[in-house]
Amino acid sequence: MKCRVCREPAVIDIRRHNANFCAEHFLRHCRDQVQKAIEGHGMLTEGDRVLVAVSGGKDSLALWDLLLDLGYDADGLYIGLGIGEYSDESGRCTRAFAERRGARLVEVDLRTEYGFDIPSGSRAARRAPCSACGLSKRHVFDRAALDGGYDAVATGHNLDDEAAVLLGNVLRWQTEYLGRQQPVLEARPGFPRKVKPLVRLGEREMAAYCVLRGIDYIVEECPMAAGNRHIGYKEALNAIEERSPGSKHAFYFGFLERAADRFTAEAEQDRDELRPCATCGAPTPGEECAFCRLVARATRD
Ligand code: Q46
Ligand code: ZN
Ligand code: ZN
Repeated sequence: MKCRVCREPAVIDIRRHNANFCAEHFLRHCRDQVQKAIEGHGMLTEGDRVLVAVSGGKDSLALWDLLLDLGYDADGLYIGLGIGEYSDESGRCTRAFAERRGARLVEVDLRTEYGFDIPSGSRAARRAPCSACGLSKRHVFDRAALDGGYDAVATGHNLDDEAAVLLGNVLRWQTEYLGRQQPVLEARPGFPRKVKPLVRLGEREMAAYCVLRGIDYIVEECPMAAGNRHIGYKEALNAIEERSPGSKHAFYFGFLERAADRFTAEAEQDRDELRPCATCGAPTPGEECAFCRLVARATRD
């Protein structure tokens, strides 16, 4: 197995590109793919201040590393979710990375700031942990980005994640979600711009990237992910990809090129009906936003 670029021994094969790479050219491939995604979808422009949502996992740390190497002014935001050892370890990996790269890390601890953590708060609020967690993360990222004057929030969703979410949305024809499943969502009142620069790279590539760059990331899955539907969608797509490499890429990018536009009108419709939350000011269709309602239920005695 030889590197496609230099013919030296390769360390990784990427079947969907029909290519093998040595370490140096693999790292360059990752940077090129991120740059291509950023430029192709108009995610960021030079000089943008970016807030990277970091979890301590391979994707978000690799994303932060890549954005810094590409010259973006990128700070990290880590949210303390209070999920036992998983959170302790993910916080440790995140802080170690920030220190090593001399990058600025902003931390928000849910228990300190809002009085609850995901395991006990979701139980008290009678919500599935991942639903309470997703809602909290979105709220905290939006707020931190707007308060900090950032131009965009970048998340580490990779091709495997996006293809799995797309499959889930298509299986149930959740058209309002399909309308929002873009790699870039423009800013609007109360919401920062959101970008996903890793959409051209797969999970396996991100793990290899971290290993080759010596980035220490949390390998364990979050213990609350068990039973999560997306794991099943990923397994199904992996089985398809195994037989016909390139299927995930064709599925996701084919959707963006040929179908995504058809669903945007429906997604935009909901946006017109938003007003400021009575408690925190975040845009919401009701009186009080879903996050403030969650905080109230998660912290009641
Ligand atoms: S951290 Fe939160 Fe994930 Fe854990 S509780 Fe679910 S959503 S699985 S990305
Ligand atoms: Zn090479
Ligand atoms: Zn609110």
